[in-house]
Amino acid sequence: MKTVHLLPFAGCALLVQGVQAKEPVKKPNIVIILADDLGFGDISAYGRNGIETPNIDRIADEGLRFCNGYASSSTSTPSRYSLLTGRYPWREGAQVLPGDAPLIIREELPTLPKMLKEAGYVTGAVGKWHLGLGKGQVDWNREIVPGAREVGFDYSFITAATNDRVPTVFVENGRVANLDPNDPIEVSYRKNFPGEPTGKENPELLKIKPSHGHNQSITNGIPRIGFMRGGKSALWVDEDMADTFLSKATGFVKEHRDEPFFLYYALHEPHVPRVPHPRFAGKSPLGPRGDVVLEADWCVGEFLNTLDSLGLSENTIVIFTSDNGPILDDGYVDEAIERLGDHKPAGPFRSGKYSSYDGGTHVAFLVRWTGHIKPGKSEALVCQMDFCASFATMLGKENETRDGENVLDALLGRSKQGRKELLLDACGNNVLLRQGDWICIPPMVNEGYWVPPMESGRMKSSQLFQVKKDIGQKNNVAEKYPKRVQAMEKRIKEIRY
Ligand code: NG6
Ligand code: CA
Repeated sequence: MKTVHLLPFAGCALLVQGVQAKEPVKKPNIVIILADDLGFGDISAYGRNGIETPNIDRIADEGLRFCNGYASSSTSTPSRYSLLTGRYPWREGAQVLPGDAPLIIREELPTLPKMLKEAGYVTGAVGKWHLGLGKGQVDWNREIVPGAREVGFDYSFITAATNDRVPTVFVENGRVANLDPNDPIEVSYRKNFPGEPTGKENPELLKIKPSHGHNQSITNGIPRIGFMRGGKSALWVDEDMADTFLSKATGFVKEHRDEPFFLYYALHEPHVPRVPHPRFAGKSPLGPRGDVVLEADWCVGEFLNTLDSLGLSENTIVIFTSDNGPILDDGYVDEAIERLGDHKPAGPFRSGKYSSYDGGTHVAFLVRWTGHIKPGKSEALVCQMDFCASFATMLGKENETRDGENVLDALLGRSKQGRKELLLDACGNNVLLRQGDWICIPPMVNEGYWVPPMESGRMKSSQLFQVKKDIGQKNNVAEKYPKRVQAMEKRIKEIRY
C-alpha cells in the first residue's frame, strides 16, 4: 500500500494511506447518504425497474457499484448502530427503538465520527437518528444529553426515531428546534394524554389511514406510534421534511467547505409514512412509495450539485446506501402493493426488511470519489460496519472497532477482495452468516417482528444457500451439505462469544 504525503492543510501535514495519487491530495471529505428502507432494486442503477433515479445513478456511474454490499441488520436501529460503531448490533441487543428510548451507543465506545474528529474532521449528522437520546426519562424541553454530540457529531439536526414515531419534532444540537417554552412537549409510549385525539378514536382527523399499528397521536393528519402533546410550533410537516434535511445538509457543507468534513446524511425516505412534497406527489407510477423515492433522488441530485458548485466533488468521498431492505405495506394504506406492477424493490433478492433472507440486508452500496476511484462494478463483500475501520486506515489511524474490518482497498476499487465472511442480523437478533458465496441461516432464536406477507426467513431448521448460483435463495441445500451447515453454525458461535 502506498502512502501519499499530502499538502499541508489546516495547519498540519496530512497522510492518506492507500490512495494512489499523481498529485498530492487533501484529506478527503466523507459523506454517507443513508436511505431508510430503500431496496437494491429501487434504484435504476441496479437494473431496470418501475422508477428512474438519475441522481443516485450518477453516484453509481461516476463511482463504484457494489453488488455485494450489506447493511448489518434488516432493521434500522441495529443497522445504524453498527454503521456508526463498527460493532455487531446484537452485542448490544440493539432492536428497533421507540422514540423515547435512551441513547444505546455507550459513550466510551469508539465511533466513526469520533475517529474522524480525532483525524481533524468536523462532523455532522442530518436526518433520521433512531439510536435513542438522553438517559432514562427524557425531558424534551431541556438540553437532551447524551445524544449525537456524545457519539462524536459536532453538529446535528435529527429526528429522535422514525418519521412514524413521536416526538414528531427535530432535535438540533440536543434541543428541540423551534420549541415555544410556553407550550412544552410531553411524550409517552404507555398512555395517551387526556383529551388528545388519536388515530384510533378520531379517524375523521386523518389524511392517511393506518393498515396496522400507527393509531396513536396525530401530527399533520397522520397517526403515529406513541403519544405526545404540546410543542405545536416545533412539529414537523412531513411534506417539507426532505427540503428541511437537504437545506441542513447543504448548509453544513457550505459552512465547512474549507476544512475536512464528515456528513452523515440520513434520508427519511421511503420509510412510512410516505408523504412527498406536492412537487413529487403523483409523479411516479408506483404511488406514494415511488413518489418519495423520486423525492429522495432529487435531494441527492441537489446535494451533488452543491458539492459541484463549491468545487468539492473531487475531494469528497460520497457513499450512498440504505439501512435495510425494502417493504411495501409497513403500516399505512398507501397503495404500495396495489401499484407495484413489475417493479422489484429488492431486485433479485428474496424478501426484504425484517427478513433473514438476503433482501433484508443486501442493499444498494455506491462509492464515488471523483478522480480517485475508477468507475465500475465490484463483487467484493463489504459492509457498512467497515467504514470506520477502513477510513481509519486511510487516515493512518488504528482500527479501534471490535467487528469492523479494513476493506479500504475494496471500497476504493483497488482490490476485488473484501470480507471473507460477515454475520448479519435479522430482526429479533437472529444472526446468520455469509461466508464467501454461502449463506447459512441457523434455526431462529426469536420470532422477532415481521409483516406478512413478507417472508421472515426464520425457520425452526437450518437453511443453507449457495448465492452465487442461487441469488434468489430458492433452493435450501442444508440437507445436501450437512457438514457445511455444521461448520458455519459453529463459526457463528465462535464469532459471537
Ligand atoms: C415497526 C413499525 C414499522 C416501522 C418499524 C421500524 C408498526 C406496526 N410497525 O414496529 O412501521 O416503523 O417498526 O422501521 O408499528 S425501521 O426502518 O426504523 O427499522
Ligand atoms: Ca429502515
